[in-house]
Amino acid sequence: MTNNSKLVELYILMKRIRTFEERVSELFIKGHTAGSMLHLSIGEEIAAASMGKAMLKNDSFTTHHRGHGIFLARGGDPKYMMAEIAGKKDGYCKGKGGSMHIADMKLGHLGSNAIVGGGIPTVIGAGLSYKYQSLPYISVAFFGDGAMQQGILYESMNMAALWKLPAVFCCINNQYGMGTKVDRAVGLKDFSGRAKSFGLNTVHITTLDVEKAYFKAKPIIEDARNGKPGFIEIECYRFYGHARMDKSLYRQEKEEKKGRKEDPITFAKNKLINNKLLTIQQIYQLDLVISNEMDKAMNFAIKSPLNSNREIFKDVFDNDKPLPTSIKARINKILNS
Ligand SMILES: Cc1ncc(C[n+]2csc(CCOP(=O)(O)OP(=O)(O)O)c2C)c(N)n1
Repeated sequence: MTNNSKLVELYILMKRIRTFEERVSELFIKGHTAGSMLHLSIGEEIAAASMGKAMLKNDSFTTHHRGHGIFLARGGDPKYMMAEIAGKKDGYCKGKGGSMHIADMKLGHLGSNAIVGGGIPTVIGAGLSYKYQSLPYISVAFFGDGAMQQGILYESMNMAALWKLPAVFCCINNQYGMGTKVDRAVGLKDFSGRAKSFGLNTVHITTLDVEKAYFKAKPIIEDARNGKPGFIEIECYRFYGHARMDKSLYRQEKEEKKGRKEDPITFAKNKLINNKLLTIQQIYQLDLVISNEMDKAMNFAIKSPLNSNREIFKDVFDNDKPLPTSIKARINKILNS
């Protein structure tokens, strides 16, 4: 595949991720999402798209709580993803995981984890199993800059380097951990330097150009496949609040305006036009197809049935044990004894 067609592919993927999350946001406003927390990656699509395309079939990954884009980039079906976020029966985990806990082993998604840094060590297990079985796959842990302060990352990087595992640690540095700017959370921002000191191959991606990001990430991924684990930091900007209801009052309007101007999708669109790869009309047509795809996914999620009361407990508790009784039944039992 030529570089030119790669940019078209990457643009389409970023646009699909953005549109998917815009519809998820709509789903939330309409009261169709399960639970109150929803973390969008609008503005950060360059990370999911470049990494998602640079990984190969059968490679696996874990994500943090902001992982919709990564799952979509790895082949997640927007219909079943949206149904999961809505807590419906047709969701990837029958609606029992929701936005923050989607997983699908068939697509190599080893789980999303809401504990900051919690998904990182899983890739050590996956990497070890690939090495042990001589399988040509890698496993990637996706996490935010907040996880750079978690000890488990350093234990995992050390083991990956020591055992020469096919593992990659990908830090999506969106500049914030909830309301705390990264400058106020770390003494030294040289994340790659930290990883290098453990013996990892590193790259620090600061561009808005998704194509460049892809070509910088690819060799790190392929080196990992050959037993040299890697660390990739991708800088971007979280356009909106930490979660859907966060109005990010801790940020200056001026900063947000500047951050939102640095949009990887707008950058890719301009590059496509300037390099005469696509016309404005062709991009408009592509965007329309994507918009229709995500409308269908949203309607699918809304129409998907809820689980029955009995189904809700399945796969959550040990299936061989009796189901827990309701709190009301337990209180009545005490009162009547
Ligand atoms: C161990 C742990 N500490 C604190 C929290 C609360 N918490 C949830 S998200 C978050 C910020 C994480 O920031 P980052 O890792 O940069 O990811 P981002 O939300 O920016 O994508 C925090 C502190 C948590 N879930 N787990």
